[in-house]
Parts: sequence; C-alpha cells; structure tokens
Amino acid sequence: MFIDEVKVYARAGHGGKGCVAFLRETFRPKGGPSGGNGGRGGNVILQADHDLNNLINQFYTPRLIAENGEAGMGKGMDGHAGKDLVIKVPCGTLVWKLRDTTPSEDDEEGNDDENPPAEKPAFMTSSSNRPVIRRAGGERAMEIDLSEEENESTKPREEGELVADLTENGQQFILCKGGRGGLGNRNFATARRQTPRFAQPGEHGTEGEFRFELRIIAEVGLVGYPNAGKSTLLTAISKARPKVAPYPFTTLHPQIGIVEYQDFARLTVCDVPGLIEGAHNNVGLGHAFLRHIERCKVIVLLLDMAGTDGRKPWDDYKQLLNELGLYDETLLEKPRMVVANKMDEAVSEENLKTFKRKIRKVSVMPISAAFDEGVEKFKQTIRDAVEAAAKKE
Ligand SMILES: Nc1nc2c(ncn2[C@@H]2O[C@H](COP(=O)(O)OP(=O)(O)OP(=O)(O)O)[C@@H](O)[C@H]2O)c(=O)[nH]1
Ligand SMILES: [Mg+2]
Repeated sequence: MFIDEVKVYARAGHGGKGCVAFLRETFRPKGGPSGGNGGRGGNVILQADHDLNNLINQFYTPRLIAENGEAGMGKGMDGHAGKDLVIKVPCGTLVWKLRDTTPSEDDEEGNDDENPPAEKPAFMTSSSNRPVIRRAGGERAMEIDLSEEENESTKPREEGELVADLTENGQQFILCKGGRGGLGNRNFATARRQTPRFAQPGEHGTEGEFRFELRIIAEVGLVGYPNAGKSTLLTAISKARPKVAPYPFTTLHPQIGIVEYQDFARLTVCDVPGLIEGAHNNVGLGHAFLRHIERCKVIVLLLDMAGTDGRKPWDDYKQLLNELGLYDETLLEKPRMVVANKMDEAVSEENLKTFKRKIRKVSVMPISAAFDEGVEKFKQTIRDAVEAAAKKE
C-alpha cells in the first residue's frame, strides 16, 4: 500500500512534577527540604530518512505519544527525562499543523497523563460536522449519516499551517516539545521559609493534530495518458521495474527510478499514474498524485504517437496541459519536454507530422521506449534540461 497523506495526533511527554520531601536521617532529624525536580517530557521528533518512500508507518500508528518525565523524588533525587520519540518519515514530507490541542495553563490539573485529549482528533471522530438527514417520525426519528457515501477525495481537505518541510536525509524537526519538569521543594527554601511545603507541577508537553503529506523529490516527472509508455520508459532508463501492461492505469502510485550516467552522475525520475481528461473532477485516478511532480525541475510530457485506443496525440497534449494547469498553474511554468513514444509503430510517423502541423513551436523528441530507440538521447536531454533548470534557479 502506498500512503502519501496521513493525519496524526502527536503529544510530547509532560514534565514530571517536583517533589515535596524533607530529609530525615538518624542524626539529621530536620535535614531540610529535599524534594527533587521532575524530569522533562520527551519530544516528538520527525526525522527525514531516504530509505523510506511512503507514510505507511504513520498510517498504521497515527498517534505519536512521547514518554512523560519522571516525577522528582525524596533525598534530592531528580526524575529521569522522558525519552524522545523519533519518527522516521520519507524525505519530501511536508508537515501541516491542523490544530493545537495543548491544554492551557488554566485547566491544568497537574500531570493527568491518563486523561484522554479533551477532544478526539478529527481522524477518530465518528460524526462531527458530517451531513445528517433527519427523518420525521416522532421519537423514532432516524438519522442517516451520509458520510459513508462521501468519497475520501471529494471531502474538502483541511489546510492548516505549514510548519515543516523535511527534504534532506537526517533532517530533524521537533513536532511537539516536551514539558519542563517541575522544581522540587528544595529549590524554594529561603532563610525566612525553611520548610516550603509545595513544589511545581510539571508543564504539559505540546500536542496537536497534524497532516503529513509526502511530495516525492525527483528531478524529472513523467506525465502522460495511461498506456503512453511511461513505465516502459522508466524501465529503459533506470533499474526501476514498475509494472508494464497493455491496459490503462497499470501504475497506481508513483514510482521512482534513478538514472545513472557514465560519469557517475545520477538523476531521479518519477513515473506517476496516467492523467486523463477530467482528472480534476476525479475521473480516472483523479489528479492528487500530481503533488509528486510539484518539486520536479523538469516535466516530461509523454505522448503515445501511435494513438492507441483511437486517441489523437495532439488532443492528448492539449488535455494534459489543461489538466496540469487545473491542478496548479505553476506546473505550467516549469521547463517541460514533449516526447513522442511508440515511434516504431507504422502510424506514428504520420501522426508526428500532423502533430507538428497542429501544434507549432513545440519541439518533439521521437523515441521508442520498448525498442530502446532514442532512449540514450532522451537520457542526455533530461540531464541537460535539469542542469539548465538548476542554473536558472
Ligand atoms: N509498440 C510500442 N509499444 C510500447 C512502447 N512503449 C510502451 N509500449 C506498450 O504500451 C503499453 C503500456 O505501457 P506502460 O509502460 O505500462 O504505460 P504507462 O504509461 O506506464 O501506463 P499506465 O501505468 O497505465 O499509466 C505496454 O503494452 C507497452 O508494451 C513503444 O515504444 N512501442
Ligand atoms: Mg505505468
């Protein structure tokens, strides 16, 4: 299963409370206040890791809760700090804060770590603001929850505030900060108040609801209609082996391939599912997967020049651009290349001529991914394009 978006609830550990204690020893019956400090709560830390490629772990464990700090003890012993919870996420993860559920100072009741969060996080609630139909019928009025019929992708997405973008391997981000431990009573002894009978409670760790979104980091994105040969091309230029089959929507989630050059330079290429007309209205697989090409430096529009399934390459071209624009205007500003695939087929030459006649001022690169024709040149061209784009940036 490929997961590129999850909602999680995260809570850092609470600080341990300070201790109220007075030392009593055989020859020191009034040894003075000796309550130790509480330990600080553990942080919830996100760490980018290039060995991961999706958010499946967070999908199965959507509650990230760090350890609480230990309370202070007598004889001046301080509590241990809570362990930090380090969560590994793939490089390219964006973190959006949806809600801060940290309890305010006023409603604090000490370290109530057993208490559940005041409000259940949205991903766990069964019906908060979902549409409900009420049927008349006296006391036996029925409520029908329409939410089941609602498609996941048609629900409006909570935007929230972007708090982190983890791109580099090893990059860390403190998602929730652990609470400070409370001071024990030995800290409050003064000459005039030698027996302080109070200590500080620990502070609450911060907590909240977050949305993690993965936007794959690749230099080149392959976009095209289903069956255009995107996966075949990725197979031809890299060691990635995505499934290739003669039916639409073979590829269901993004695939990454690494293209290697003679001089050991490397380039990452991302193959996404097929994009079709109406994808913005959720036709086909929708267009949400285009988030994975948002960070690409170069977009490759792959056209099936043989016009399989009676399609016209020039219409495909226009529709692809249209769909890209409807997803995000800025995608159209990226450098892009138009590549004509399946040039081994008889009709392709004719189609290419028509294409050039209909769509002017666009240079097209003819290749045949399945027969390895023009693939070497394609590899070189994407490298040049990526380098040019990097220079421009
Ligand atoms: N004749 C010919 N067939 C090709 C070429 N490239 C790909 N094909 C065929 O086209 C079909 C679809 O190829 P895929 O690589 O799965 O296409 P895709 O764009 O990844 O398709 P989706 O994953 O469904 O979006 C397969 O049967 C391939 O064998 C080519 O250069 N020439
Ligand atoms: Mg494919």
